Amino acid sequence: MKRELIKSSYPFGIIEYQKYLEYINQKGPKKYKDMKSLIVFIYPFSNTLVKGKYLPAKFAYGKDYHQEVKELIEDAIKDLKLTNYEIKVDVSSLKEKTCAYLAGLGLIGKNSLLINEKYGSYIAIGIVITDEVFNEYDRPIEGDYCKDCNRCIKACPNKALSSDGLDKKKCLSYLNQSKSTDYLFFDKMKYLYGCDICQDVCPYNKIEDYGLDSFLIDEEAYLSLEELKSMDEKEYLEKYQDKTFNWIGYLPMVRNLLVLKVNNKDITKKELEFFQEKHKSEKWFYDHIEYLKEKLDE
Ligand code: B12
Ligand code: SF4
Ligand code: SF4
Repeated sequence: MKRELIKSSYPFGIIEYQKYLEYINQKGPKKYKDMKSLIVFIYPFSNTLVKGKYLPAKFAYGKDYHQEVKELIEDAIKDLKLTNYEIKVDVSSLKEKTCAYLAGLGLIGKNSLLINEKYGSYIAIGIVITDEVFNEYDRPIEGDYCKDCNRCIKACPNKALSSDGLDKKKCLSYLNQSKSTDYLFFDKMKYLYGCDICQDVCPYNKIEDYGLDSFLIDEEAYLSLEELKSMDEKEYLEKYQDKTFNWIGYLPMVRNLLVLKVNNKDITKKELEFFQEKHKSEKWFYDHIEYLKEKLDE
């Protein structure tokens, strides 16, 4: 199969599936036993920090990147006329950063993310796994983008980054996408969903904004407490069906907004109690609000 048939305005690379498995020292799932190649694509998010105290990280500014990237890849590979393939974006057993590295799309930085020379680290990765064999495969690039720089390690408010990589239990992006009860770590939260602190300080992201139009901020990235007051899970899922933060559901998102409001001392105890009473059967939520009430008194 000829790689020239792939049409993408953004970088992509192709690797042999077997070589990837050897690199990560794993066998791979049975369902992929006939697969031969991985085509790895990257697409840029916006890197412009929009002012606002209650906004998600940039990967969640615009349309849900899982849906968008899948559509873009479907279009990029249509001339290949693949018969046996799957498009994977985020939700897969493939180690996407490692795939992108092996495909020559960049190097992994101390912030634990893939950094592309032109587009920086504000990028989404999407992968096609297929049984097709290609006329040419890519190789990783050599080098070290970070060298003596430690900006991301120093900037991480919860010390989640170190020379050993990322400790996800301390990472705000992990915490605010889960029902974690490590309340203390939430005190340092700056983004409503996800976290960009270690990318904001990275010199490789101080570039022009290449973000796809569909990833630019839209009005649904602005959540209001008033609106959340009257919403339920069903309405939340419906309204935000095209947003990246849809999957975490209503209550974790309410928790995130309340945490930020308390961090900014921008809420009353009465408002906290309203949500606590409304969702008192959810213990993880109830207890977190109890913590936030105490914090507000400090
Ligand atoms: C689980 C997950 C998370 C978790 C936990 C991450 C973790 N590392 O434990 C949490 C919720 C914290 C998270 C956060 C974020 N995530 Co995330 N996440 C994933 C997911 C689903 C799996 C990652 C994982 O744990 N893989 C297993 C590990 C073992 O493999 P790995 O990821 O390839 O990591 C290996 C390499 O980094 C390698 N490695 C380390 N150093 C070096 C050096 C070299 C030279 C090489 C070759 C390898 C190497 O060692 C690691 C371990 O084997 C991937 C999608 C996917 N399926 O891969 C997205 C993904 C990694 N996330 C992504 C994004 C955008 C984010 C956030 C930026 C979102 C945000 N703004 O909040 C943050 C960034 C936090 C950070 N500083 O890393 C993007 C990364 C894009 C990029 N530029 O790299 C991915 C690829 C999703 C996508 N399709 O675009 N994420
Ligand atoms: S995403 Fe935030 S909390 Fe996680 S490592 Fe980066 S700066 Fe630290
Ligand atoms: S901030 Fe510095 S150390 Fe961290 S990923 Fe960027 S270049 Fe590497």
